[in-house]
Amino acid sequence: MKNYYFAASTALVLSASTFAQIAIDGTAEAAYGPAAVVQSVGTGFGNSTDGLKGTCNGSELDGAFASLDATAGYLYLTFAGNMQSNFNKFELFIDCKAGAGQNQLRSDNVDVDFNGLNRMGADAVNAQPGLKFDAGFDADFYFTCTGGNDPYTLYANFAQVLTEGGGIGSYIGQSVTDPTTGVIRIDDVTYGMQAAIDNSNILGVDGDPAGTSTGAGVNTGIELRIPVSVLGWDGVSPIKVCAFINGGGHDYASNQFIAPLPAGYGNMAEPRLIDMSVIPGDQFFIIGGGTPPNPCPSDLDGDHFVGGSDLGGLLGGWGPCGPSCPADFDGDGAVTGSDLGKMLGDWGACPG
Ligand SMILES: [Ca+2]
Ligand SMILES: [Ca+2]
Ligand SMILES: [Ca+2]
Ligand SMILES: [Ca+2]
Repeated sequence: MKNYYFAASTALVLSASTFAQIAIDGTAEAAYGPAAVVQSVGTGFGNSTDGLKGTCNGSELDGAFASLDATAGYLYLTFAGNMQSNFNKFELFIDCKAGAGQNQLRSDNVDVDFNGLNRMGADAVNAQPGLKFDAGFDADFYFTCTGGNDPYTLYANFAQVLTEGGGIGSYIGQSVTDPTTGVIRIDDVTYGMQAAIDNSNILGVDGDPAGTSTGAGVNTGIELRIPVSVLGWDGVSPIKVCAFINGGGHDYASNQFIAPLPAGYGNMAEPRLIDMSVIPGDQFFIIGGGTPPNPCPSDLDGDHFVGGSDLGGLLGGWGPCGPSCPADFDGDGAVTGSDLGKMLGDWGACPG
């Protein structure tokens, strides 16, 4: 795929070696940078206290870390917290295509995880309208995982969420626990997805939704690697993320949402009746803090054309440079031949 680079002000400018430091092991490494969002509501699904890597006695979403490696084509996400080993569901929706997807879940999507996605969609029989996201969030992709048994085993599914319903989806397998490291991970060879869980957190929010605990400081939980080709990212739309913990039948939502519900909110219960658009604040976050990817980073002077004046700007900044260095496209802290090669590769009119 084409390479995309990001404004130097975002945390997404990471060199290739930085991504090599991300392993799908259930821990958000330093390479992610700080949490993109932190939980602010105590869990209504039980505070986890047992500290075990696998089995776990509570569910909470303490925060989220995100990193997009547009060059290699992977989105990395870590949702800090715990998922109780009672087959509670982790629900993840991603909006990565402007002008497409579902703002309110339909009930004719592909059947994955015992039709769990459609369990949250419109239900004419019971006159329940279907889970509705915030304005500006139209889901294009769904991922869900669940776990239980002893030793703990994680199971995962994904699905397209298309404007017109239907789509493709698949079960991507169950986890294997590495006998040496204890890492619990699904390695999906068909789609290139990976999902790991580390349930050892005993900090983060407590079990009082009306209290003042926060998810700050937790970096273990559910970690995912999703190829952007599977995600269906169009390469330019901002990537928006909404996640929450649901009951074992995808039928009873907790109060652990990312981005968080307002202070004091208890469990949301019936998913088909949730309307995030009337809940204060956005129950989603934008990767990169809302800065859309720059489709033409080599256009240093902003005239929508990569030409001589941009080359002059690059050569004028040749050599080691600080954090604000627009011509350091590969983020290695210096303007060098590889950045020049990138500019020459982009020579001419900008895309779009
Ligand atoms: Ca990791
Ligand atoms: Ca969309
Ligand atoms: Ca906790
Ligand atoms: Ca809202």
